[in-house]
Amino acid sequence: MSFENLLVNYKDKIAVLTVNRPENLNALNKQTIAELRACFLDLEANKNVRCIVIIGAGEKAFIAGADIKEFVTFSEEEGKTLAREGQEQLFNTIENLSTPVIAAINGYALGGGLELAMACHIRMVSDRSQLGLPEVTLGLIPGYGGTQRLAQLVGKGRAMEMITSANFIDGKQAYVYGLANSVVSASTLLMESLKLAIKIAGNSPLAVTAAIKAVNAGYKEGENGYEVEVDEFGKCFGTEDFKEGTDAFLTKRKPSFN
Ligand code: DAK
Repeated sequence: MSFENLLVNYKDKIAVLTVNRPENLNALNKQTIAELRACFLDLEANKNVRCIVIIGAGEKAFIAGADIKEFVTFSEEEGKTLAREGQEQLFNTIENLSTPVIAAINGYALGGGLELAMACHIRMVSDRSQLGLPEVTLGLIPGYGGTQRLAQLVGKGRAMEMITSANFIDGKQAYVYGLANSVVSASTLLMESLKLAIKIAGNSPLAVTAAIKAVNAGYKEGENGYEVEVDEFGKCFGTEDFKEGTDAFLTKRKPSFN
């Protein structure tokens, strides 16, 4: 698959997905949102890909938000429809993807860009990252799940402050807030993200997918996370991965998961 605004590189069992509109600080226009959805679904279907790292092209930005030049003309109705479609088609798709996704936040992650990073399973930041939800400066609120996911990740009080003040926080602060899993130097961000991706990719892919499902279930209206955990846990016992993992342990060798 080839894309206008995305680059995909494969290394071992890792796919590195680059949002490639550096002249617009990788802002998300409709085309890029559609391509991201197609690309994530394509990577999920590829059994040779065990972990995805998403990063922005250039040195300045991960993604500096939704494309302001594009949404400036939207009406109330369009705003509502597009928010619902965007949430379902891209942001929820990433969150529920069976393949884990790491956001390598190499610069600005603003508005829709931070919302996309928050839909990923893991976030890595650097000393050059700037994270924020500046929608209220434009007369908007976050529309791609940001009001919900930010509060889940950093707590209600900090989310309220970040959203209403539109203040940016740097990588270190994001780590202190629990918004980022790790903060590293800008020059090592991709390498550190790949290291983590390689570690994940060596584990049972079926168990990793089951873990994503169970963790996510606790945050979904109408689902009981504990019940989903019991169900997913039980299913693990019927898998080849379980046989391989336990046999490898008992015979003192490294497991190799297909
Ligand atoms: N959209 C479009 N272009 C952008 C952009 C964006 N979000 N961010 C930057 N650019 C463009 C700039 O216009 C500039 O283009 P030229 O003028 O050279 O043509 C180029 O990228 C370089 O940017 P700057 O010259 O501004 O670079 P600086 O280093 O001076 O400043 C900055 C970097 C990140 C502080 C600044 O670019 C900035 O404030 N950018 C905007 C940040 C922002 O407010 N992002 C949007 C947040 S609101 C929706 C759902 C969700 C949303 C919207 C609609 N619906 C469902 C309808 C979400 C909204 C948001 O994300």
